[in-house]
Amino acid sequence: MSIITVSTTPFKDQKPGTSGLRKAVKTFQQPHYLENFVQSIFDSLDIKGKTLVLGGDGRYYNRQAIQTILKMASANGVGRVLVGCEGILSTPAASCLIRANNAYGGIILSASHNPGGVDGDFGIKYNITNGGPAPEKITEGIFENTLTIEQYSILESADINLSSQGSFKLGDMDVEVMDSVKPYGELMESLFDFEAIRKLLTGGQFKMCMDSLHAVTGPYAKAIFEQKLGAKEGTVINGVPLEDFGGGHPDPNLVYAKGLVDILFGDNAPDFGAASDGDGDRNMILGKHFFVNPSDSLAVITANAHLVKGYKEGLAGVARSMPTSAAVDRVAETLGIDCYETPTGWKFFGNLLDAEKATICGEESFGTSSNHIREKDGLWAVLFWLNIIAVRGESVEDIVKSYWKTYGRNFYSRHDYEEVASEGANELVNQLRNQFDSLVGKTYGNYTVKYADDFSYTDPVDGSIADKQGVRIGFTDGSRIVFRLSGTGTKGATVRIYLESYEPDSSKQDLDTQEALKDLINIAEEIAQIKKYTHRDAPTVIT
Ligand code: VG1
Ligand code: CO
Repeated sequence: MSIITVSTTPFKDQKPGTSGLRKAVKTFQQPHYLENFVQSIFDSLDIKGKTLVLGGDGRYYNRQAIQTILKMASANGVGRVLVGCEGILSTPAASCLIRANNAYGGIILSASHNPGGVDGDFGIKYNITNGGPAPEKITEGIFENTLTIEQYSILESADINLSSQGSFKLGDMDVEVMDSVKPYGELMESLFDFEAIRKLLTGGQFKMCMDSLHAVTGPYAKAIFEQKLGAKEGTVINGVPLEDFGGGHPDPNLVYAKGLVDILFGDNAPDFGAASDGDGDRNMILGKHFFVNPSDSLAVITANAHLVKGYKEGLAGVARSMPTSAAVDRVAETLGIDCYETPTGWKFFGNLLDAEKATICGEESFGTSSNHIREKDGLWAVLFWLNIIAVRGESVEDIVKSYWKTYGRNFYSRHDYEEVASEGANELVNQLRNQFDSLVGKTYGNYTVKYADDFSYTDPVDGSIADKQGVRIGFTDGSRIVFRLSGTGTKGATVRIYLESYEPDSSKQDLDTQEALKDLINIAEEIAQIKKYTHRDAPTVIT
């Protein structure tokens, strides 16, 4: 075994997006592409002798990438690497392992909700000591290194066998192949009342269905729901992780998790349904014939946190990403706690959680979690809901409706135009920016524009600034339209349009969401000329 130094030249396209570097598998398979990025991570950190966690969502190219990264870590002087069995770790489990083992950081291989397989996507991101995604000052340093890289180091050796737990040496570096499910399951048991949930799931009345969409949560969900909590076998569907996720988008929303939606909206529907994404950090919650909007889910979790073991002492505060509806803001106000509004992406919650300013965080994109780790956590949200149901003894629909009755309902929808031409998408946003001054005061039917701006965020802990985080058009009655370009897509651009209005009157809360938002949808078209710039008649995904 010897360390070799390989000459290389920079790729110019290795700028991390909302959640790490995401590209087509074919891009990652170019000679030196993965290696350049990994060396750029190592060069921007002091990792000599340190412990790192390594794992991925099991998608195509995961195995090869893990072996390459292990050999590079050894060549770069890393002391020890904790790697999940078969190289698989869900994103929340990776965050859990970093924290539980006081690791210096971790490398997570995932393109999350993007499709996998030879023609799908791959991704890589670096997480810091707190277990969370690296903040922008670190990802920018990594990106700068990718622009000037001239060489990387790698150990010449055979691959390590990752199929069972054990300790190995790779050059001077220790490799520990870990049980990737157990520590995470124990963390969940410390937060939730497993006894109460077991009673609910084994009582014979309540039925649930968990769709892992052929992605990483399958083994975790089976261990927790079927083995630990006694749900009957078959509760977890699509529970074997596949390299191509069975050809689907492992994205838990109404379009890409249609199989589960059909079950929950069909005859003999179970009482509770849930799905998670490729890397296990997202969740969708469904009741019998009922969809829980993720922004509402965050608010319901916050409003009911006192019923749940791990949170009954109260919450320090809550945080939501800017495009997430303001539903949770009202709950926070009632609880008398602070509510922070951050840019899109989990990395912005890290400082708030570390500084104990927030306990629970969430995004409209089916992401919720708390200070137990520093990533969003799909199964955590599912267990939170089950715990609430077990305590309250009510259906999902009743829990959400009683929440609306108390706090009012934020009608909320996101319209995604996926894989449109980048040029048109950029023009769409830029022409909105040019309209900011002229929009203020303009009236559209019952709506008058109060403000039009670009969202900018100053981190209350370290003062760092993130600007141009989404175009906001706010109306005098509190309604909003937000426009953003996705930072996770790999083909062309994805335009996201977020629509929100508030209805305090419980007799008007049963309207269909798209119906309730139809005026705002028309105003968005009038102001932004979406059809013209995207060349599309309708969104690809409506949530
Ligand atoms: C999307 C979501 C964002 C989420 C990010 C990563 O980003 O909107 O809320 O944090 O994905 O989620 P974008 O830039 O495409 O809107 V995941 O599950 O990839 O880790
Ligand atoms: Co994800």
